[in-house]
Parts: sequence; structure tokens; C-alpha cells
Amino acid sequence: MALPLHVDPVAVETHCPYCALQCAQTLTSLDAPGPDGLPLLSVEGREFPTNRGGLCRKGWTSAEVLTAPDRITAPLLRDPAGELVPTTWDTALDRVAAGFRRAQERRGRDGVAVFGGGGLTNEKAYALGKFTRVVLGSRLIDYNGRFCMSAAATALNRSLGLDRGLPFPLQDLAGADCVLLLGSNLAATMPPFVQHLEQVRSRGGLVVMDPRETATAALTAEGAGVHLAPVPGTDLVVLLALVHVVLAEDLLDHAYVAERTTGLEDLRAGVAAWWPERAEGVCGISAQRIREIARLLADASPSRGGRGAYVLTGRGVEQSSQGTATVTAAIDLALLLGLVGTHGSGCGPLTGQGNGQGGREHGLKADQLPGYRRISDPADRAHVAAVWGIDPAALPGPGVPALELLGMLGTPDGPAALLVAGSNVVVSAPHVTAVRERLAALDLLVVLDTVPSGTAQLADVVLPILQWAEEEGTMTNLEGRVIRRRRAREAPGEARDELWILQQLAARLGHPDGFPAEASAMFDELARASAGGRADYAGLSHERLDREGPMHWPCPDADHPGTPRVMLDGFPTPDGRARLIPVVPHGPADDLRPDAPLYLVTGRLLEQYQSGAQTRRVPSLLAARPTSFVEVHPLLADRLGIEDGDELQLRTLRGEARAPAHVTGTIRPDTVFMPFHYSGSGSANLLTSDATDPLSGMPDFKVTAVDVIAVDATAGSDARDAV
Ligand SMILES: Nc1nc2c(c(=O)[nH]1)N[C@H]1C(S)=C(S)[C@@H](COP(=O)(O)OP(=O)(O)OC[C@H]3O[C@@H](n4cnc5c(=O)[nH]c(N)nc54)[C@H](O)[C@@H]3O)O[C@H]1N2
Ligand SMILES: Nc1nc2c(c(=O)[nH]1)N[C@H]1C(S)=C(S)[C@@H](COP(=O)(O)OP(=O)(O)OC[C@H]3O[C@@H](n4cnc5c(=O)[nH]c(N)nc54)[C@H](O)[C@@H]3O)O[C@H]1N2
Ligand code: SF4
Ligand SMILES: [Mo]
Repeated sequence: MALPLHVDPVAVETHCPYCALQCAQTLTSLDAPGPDGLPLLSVEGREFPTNRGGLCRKGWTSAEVLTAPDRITAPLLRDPAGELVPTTWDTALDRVAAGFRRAQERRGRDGVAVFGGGGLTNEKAYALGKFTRVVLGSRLIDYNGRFCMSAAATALNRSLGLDRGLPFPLQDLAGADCVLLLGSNLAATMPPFVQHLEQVRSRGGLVVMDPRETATAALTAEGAGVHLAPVPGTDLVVLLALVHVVLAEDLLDHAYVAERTTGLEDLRAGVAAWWPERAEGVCGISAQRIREIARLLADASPSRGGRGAYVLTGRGVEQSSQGTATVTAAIDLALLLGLVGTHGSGCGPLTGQGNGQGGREHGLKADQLPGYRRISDPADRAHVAAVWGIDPAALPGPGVPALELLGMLGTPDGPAALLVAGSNVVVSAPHVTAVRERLAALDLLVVLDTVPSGTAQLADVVLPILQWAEEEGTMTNLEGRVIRRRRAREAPGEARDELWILQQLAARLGHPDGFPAEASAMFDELARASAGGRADYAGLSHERLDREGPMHWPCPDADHPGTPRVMLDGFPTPDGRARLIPVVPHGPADDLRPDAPLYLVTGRLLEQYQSGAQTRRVPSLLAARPTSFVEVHPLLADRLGIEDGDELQLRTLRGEARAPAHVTGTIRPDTVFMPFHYSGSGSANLLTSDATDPLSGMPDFKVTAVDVIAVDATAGSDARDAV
């Protein structure tokens, strides 16, 4: 039912709370009050280069999360009976400060750890990093972006000297003859993105690599392109064979490679053994197909007369213990064809979370300081320490990647207290059973959230925060475009801005200054801390972004127009050249074996977001996708003797889960798929492996060896509830 508009509706221009496309929205206060007494908001799509007015189903319904019936509106403290009960801010903040002090008395500075999230604004990410390093003096901070963008970021920094996600604006894709999309289901994960692929589809140049026939793979139908469905976890081999063909058939851009790269001969030696027929035996894609794709991409390249070509990666190829190597091979391929740092072509990852890009630039990552500075670099440390008004020697060194950090919690030498802001680790981390054990071993778990997520339910103290439409700040989208998030609504109940919470905690821990609660003031400090760094925001401010609109970094001074396309004049490496780097495939850490003969692949559904903490609280989204399920090919269903809807039990080295079968021809017969958005016995991360990529710390989320059994067949055996 349409609600009547207030006579003078307040329309606020902001962006969606969820993914990195950061679709533009207009929020309007309605005349009718919601359950919390505050005006309800209507959501409309707004013209913006990434979404062109469109929103997906999650974007349309985003305001419903604000008034979730179980929204937390007062600080909660666990009482002696074990219940979380409301308390005052003073009591809650005193308890947290005292708990942090006690943990550090017992275990030293690293006795307290911090876990952040890629959904936090730049200002909050920056403040959390500063709080950890300056107030706590702890090196132990990392974030859920480790589970998301770390392999791509590591590869980009190593090969090109810069990780700006996409180094070009999305509208450039319209000019391409070929787009190679590796392990991304963007038609479900960023639906308005599909508009940017219309032209390349009309030219027959969209190539999608995914073991499933997803909505994105379906975009290649009717002559629009090609869908490649490799054996899960073998993308690296496909890429090595593509590079092999480009070199063997001499399809490369010789002038570009000579002028702008180093390492050609090492790369040539590295791929010599990956002729397409050998690759076919590993990945299942025919040698002929591999040659066709290499030629399609090469012919689209400007050096061979094409309009342009793009190589884009998603989590399907990155969330792997060989994720950095796979992205490196994708970059090698793009470099050989002259596609990187040139007009009309490109290569890069599709960042996932709303501020996944800004989070990794401004200090949530264990090894980084604001502005994408390195915490192990003396000059970088000196610059940031000066902005923070401390001695560089007082800055802690690098911490450890997210999964290692979670594994240390509550161990004799590990942290005794943890603060979580912006992640629901008991659903989204791999091998969650182990993560739960570590959280239980803590003396103090503090969670900042808007709703009682699975992780918040385990906390000793829950601090209620403002979200998206209630706060001011900036986000940096998948193209490095810095945009404004604006307040459209008052705080419900006692919920408070996280900047205020950090200010209050800092003061209680002996730092009365340095933590402004105003987002614009925090941004100005961030801009100074980033000045001269790789992600330079020095020329930006809330006021300038309000006046001139979104701008791309780097933007080093107030007269600089921002940089939509980076690396056109050279790469920010010591010699100005990109590095061609040979890599060696080793296969998924957890490979098939007789007691686990199938591949388990995990990923996303259009209607749910991440751990589901937000979208499972939107009635229409919950109704669309109420429970977990397992995609099973009809041939496999026959072999298991099951039908659509039958309950399945899945077993891996890490644990067991249960979910109903969804029988579909869109998956390989040797593979099953599970979404990871659910908690309880259908949670995919009860099953996933905790092996990680040695270079980036990225877990092997995408490929796990699994045994699948019809539940009836297990009756009377050792069947038990997994959670
Ligand atoms: N609806 C929705 N949208 C989202 C999110 C969400 O949770 N829900 N999350 C946001 C975030 S944080 C992220 S990171 C992005 C992620 O966006 P995507 O990367 O598009 O999402 P996923 O579904 O995780 O993985 C993409 C595809 O990888 C495939 N895949 C699995 N294993 C392999 C493999 O071995 N090789 C290849 N080539 N493909 C494989 C899966 O079948 C899946 O279709 O989405 C963002 N947008
Ligand atoms: N098996 C499997 N597991 C995966 C993946 C996969 O593909 N397969 N993908 C991984 C990826 S790419 C990602 S990004 C992670 C994401 O997984 P999570 O890190 O769990 O992400 P969310 O569910 O977005 O959790 C965000 C939490 O923070 C809260 N929140 C939202 N905004 C704010 C804010 O501004 N401040 C604070 N303090 N809290 C806020 C939300 O209510 C929610 O409880 O999952 C990873 N896990
Ligand atoms: S595509 Fe992403 S940013 Fe756009 S409306 Fe959907 S969730 Fe929001
Ligand atoms: Mo992500």
C-alpha cells in the first residue's frame, strides 16, 4: 500500500547500504511513523554511472532493515544468569574499557584484538584502525575483506604496484569487443551491472567462466558469448593455457610488453608446459575452446585492431588457496595483450562489499596504514605517526590475517578480548565450528551491530550502532569512486554513531583527544593521513564531494579533478613497469578422495546478503529464499536416489551440514553448490576448509571435497545435528 507523502518530504541523496556497486538512492521521509516512532523512508533509484537509476531487490527493500523488530536500541550486557540485558551507555562503555585494560594487563598490548568489516564507511574504518594502533597499541586488527578481496589486492600490488579495484569507470566496458569474466555471478550479485555488458554481448564477446550455469553465464546465450564450465578450482590452469596460446601463436602486444613490462622470458618458461591439450586433461575445457578464447581476447585487443578487451575477476577464482596465483595469471594475460593502464581496455577484480575498497585502503588490514601505506615501511610509519601525534616507534608492527587472528583468540598467548565491528564471523568465516570455540574462550567479546547477529548473540557486551541511512560518511566503490553517504533519519532509541563510541572508549582508555565524533572532521584527518600515499584522498572533503559530486582517488589536492583511469602514464613500481610473474598451480588444498568424491562450491543468491544478518530480516527477501539448500545435478540425484526437496547430509573434513536438495541441470554432475547466507545446520561454513593462500591469507571458500548422502540412508547411523 502506498503511504501518503509528508507535505514537505525530505529527500536525501545517498547510496545503497549493501554491495560495492553503491547504486544511488533517494530516501524520502514518509508521513507515517514506523514501529520505532520515527518516519518510515521510501527508497528510489537515482541516476548514477554504476546503476543508471536501477536498483536490485535488496536495494529497494533496504529501508526495512532500519525497523527490524529485533533492532537493538540500547547497550546490552550479559548478566550473571547469562542473559543479554539492556544497560546504560556509561555502564557498557566502562565495562568494555575495564575489560580491555584487564586483557592487556594479562596478555600485553596484543591482549585485545579488533575485527572490522568492509561495510564500514571510510571514516569508521580509519577511526577503528587508529583506535587499535594508538589507543590499544595492538597490532591485531584485520577484517572480513581478508575473506573477500585479499587475493586480488595482493596480486595487483605485486604485479602493478597498485590496487584500485577497477582502474577504470564501469561505463568504459561499453566500448569493448570482449569481456572475460572469471568466477563472478554479477547478474545475481550486482544486477544493475548487467547494463554495462549490453554492447559487448551484442558483439558476441562476453566470456563467463563458472562451473555453474548461473544467471551471468546465461547472458552468453544466443550468440552473446561463451560459457566455460571448468572443473572447480582449475581456473589457474585455464589461464596458464590461455597465456601459453598467446605466446605460442605470437598474439601479444610486442611494443607494450617491451615498453611497459618486465619478466617476459620467465613467464614464457613458466607457461611452456601448459599447452592446451594438457590443460584440457585438468580443467575439462577442450583445447580447441581454449585456443578460440585466446584468439577472441587477442583480436579484441587494440594492438590487433580490436576496440578493447577486459579481464575481470570475482570471488569464484579469488577465494582459493591459490587465489593470488590465479589473479596474477589473469593480470599476466591482460599485460601480454596490452590491456592494463591503457584507454579502452582493462583488468581488475569486482570488489564485493559496499566499502571493501576503502576498508583496505584506510587501516582495517593487518599490514596497512591509511592511504594504502605499509605498516612495515619506515617512511610510511613516520608520516602516519606525525598525523596521529605519536612517536613512530610507538606504532605496532603488522598483525596477522583474519583467519589466523580468529585462531589465536583465547589461546594462552593470544588475545583475551575481541571487538567486532561489521562482520558476522560465526556464519561467514570458514570452518565456523572452530571459530565458535575460539570466541567462547575469550574473556570479553564486544560486538557493535544494529541487530542481534549470530556473533552478537555470543557477546558479553553489544553496543547498538547507527546504520547507513542514519549516518554521515563516505564510501569508495568498486571503481575507486568516493561517494557520500548521508543521514536521512534520526537515531532510534539509544543507538549511537560508531565514531562517538570510539571517542568515548578512547577517552576512557586515556586518549581524550584525536577521535572526533563528526564524520567530516574524521574525513579531514583521513585525507591528511593519506596525503602522498598510494590511495591519496588529500584533495577531498565532505564539503567538496557535496559540491562537486563523487570523485575517484587519487585526488592529491583541492584543485585536482580526481583520477577515473589510473596507471595510464606508468605503473607505481620502482621502475615504472608492470611485472609479468610466472605462477605454478597446486590445485585446491582439499582435493577429491574416496570418502569425499564431490566438489562443494559456495556462493551467493540475489535475494540474500552475506551472513544474512540484514537481508534475513527483510520479510520479502526471507520469503523468497527462506532456507539453505544444495544444488544437485539430475545425474547425481539419480545416483543418490533422491528427488528435489529431499533432505541431504553433507560431510567434509571439517564437519557436517544438512539442507534440502535443489535438483537442477545448471551445475556439473561432479559438483554441488550451497549458498553461505544461512546459520544453523544448513550453514555452508560448517563444511568449508580453513586452508589459506600463503600470500594473501584468503581461505579456500570456493572448493571443498564433500560427501553427500540422502538423509534416510543415514538413519540409525551417526547422523547428528551439526549445530
Ligand atoms: N545478492 C548478493 N550480492 C552480493 C553479495 C551477497 O552476499 N549477496 N555480496 C557482495 C560481496 S561482499 C561480494 S564479495 C560479491 C561476490 O560476487 P560474486 O563473485 O559474483 O559471488 P559468488 O557467488 O561468491 O561467486 C561467484 C561465482 O563463483 C563461482 N565459482 C565457484 N567456484 C568456482 C571456481 O572454481 N571457478 C570459477 N570460475 N567459478 C567458481 C560460483 O559458482 C559463483 O557463481 O557480491 C557482492 N554482492
Ligand atoms: N562459504 C563462503 N563463505 C564466505 C564467502 C563465500 O563466498 N563462501 N564470502 C566471504 C566474503 S566475500 C565476505 S565479504 C564475507 C562477509 O560476511 P560477513 O563479514 O559476516 O558480512 P555481513 O553479513 O555483511 O556482516 C556484517 C555485520 O555487520 C553489521 N553491520 C552492517 N553495517 C555495519 C556498520 O556500519 N557497522 C557495524 N559495526 N556493523 C555493521 C551487519 O548487521 C552484520 O551483522 O563472507 C565471506 N564468507
Ligand atoms: S546492486 Fe548492490 S548497491 Fe545496487 S541495489 Fe543491489 S545491493 Fe544495492
Ligand atoms: Mo565479499
